[in-house]
Amino acid sequence: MNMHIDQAKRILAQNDRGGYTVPTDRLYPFQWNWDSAFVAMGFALYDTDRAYRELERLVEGQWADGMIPHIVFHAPSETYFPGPDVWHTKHAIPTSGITQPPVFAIALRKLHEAAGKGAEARTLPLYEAALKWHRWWYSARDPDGTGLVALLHPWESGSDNSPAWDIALARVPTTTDTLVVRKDTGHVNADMRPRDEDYRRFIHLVDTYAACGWDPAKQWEKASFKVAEIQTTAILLKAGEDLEHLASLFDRTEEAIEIAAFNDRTRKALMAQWRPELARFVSRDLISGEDVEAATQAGFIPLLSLDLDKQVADALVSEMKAWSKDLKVAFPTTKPGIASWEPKRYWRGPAWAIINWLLIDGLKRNGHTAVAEELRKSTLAAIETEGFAEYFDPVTGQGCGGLGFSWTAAAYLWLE
Ligand code: 9YW
Repeated sequence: MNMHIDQAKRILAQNDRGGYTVPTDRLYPFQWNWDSAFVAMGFALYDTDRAYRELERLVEGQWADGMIPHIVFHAPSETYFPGPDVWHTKHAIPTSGITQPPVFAIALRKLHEAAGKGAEARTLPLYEAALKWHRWWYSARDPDGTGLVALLHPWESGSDNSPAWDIALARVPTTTDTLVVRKDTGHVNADMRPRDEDYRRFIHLVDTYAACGWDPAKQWEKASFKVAEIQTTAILLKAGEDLEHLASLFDRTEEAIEIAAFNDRTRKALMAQWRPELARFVSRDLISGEDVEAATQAGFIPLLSLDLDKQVADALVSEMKAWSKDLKVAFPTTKPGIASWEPKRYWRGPAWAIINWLLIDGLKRNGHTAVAEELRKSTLAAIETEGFAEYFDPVTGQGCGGLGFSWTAAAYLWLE
């Protein structure tokens, strides 16, 4: 018996706060959106009831316009900044005002399949919540119908301080109406976290959108950060495929057609972001109109939802191999050796188990099973050596950030 499986389950149990799972104690004491989707897939392997609960509790935070917020503040806590008072949102249960990558429907399909006969009654309300959210993505975050969805805040990417935002975020003022009192650096070494200046810009954006009353059209107009983003769009497309599958299963024919149309448009738009000279996909900065050329993991995530020509897939994979060469733990979130590469600082270099999970699925989809297998084994080995850390220094393999981390535990269970 693999004792790490027991440990992973124990972490999920310890981080349970009553049907929802906090990412880790103290540093992240609420329910986070994409963390919960990954966690639900972990639970789906051994406790489908608990897996459904995770998604049901997240949906308690869904807004009337369909947005599912990035944080649901189910119960008060003093150990995190910015808490509910900074967001000024109006939902019955306090929430943040921005969203996060839509892994939800990917998890829902897996859960539905794991639950077997009789699952439909429990899946349907969640399917409807997911459909409302996907419609929100396309109306609020792609009002011009391009097929790519835009982020108005780096936190929405889930890759907060990625070098992908350096140019776009530099335009955001560092002035805030809110007192910035960081709590994260009291839990984790400051060298592993975003910088103070990043936080001031993050909060400037929160202030701006709160002043818009969180109205999507007003926010779109006022945003000083607006990036049509490929990692999020690729996840939305994969989730859209799974949603379309569920719609057909439930004989929701018109909805299946509607979702298929979203997916078709997005598939074409995402493909158009391929840049052969970089051997990567790129996001687009909607304020400057320029490609985001920063070398980050996001450039490879479209593997997850596109069936690529062999030539394109091979080029992506050889670029991935070049980045991973000489590393103890792949896959780095920034290309090693470039000026913005910082192997311990959060999304500026470290390897994350959930990113590897997405890449592994994408590599398999595109026929690169041996590379997928290598990444799967090395992800498991990193966790077995260092524990269920938030992320890993790819050079030394050291586990960094928060410990006893829920999505690392879920990834272990899923990849094992
Ligand atoms: C923050 C919880 C979240 C993740 C994000 C990660 C971090 C929150 O933690 O953001 O305050 O910095 O960047 O992807 O969902 O694990």
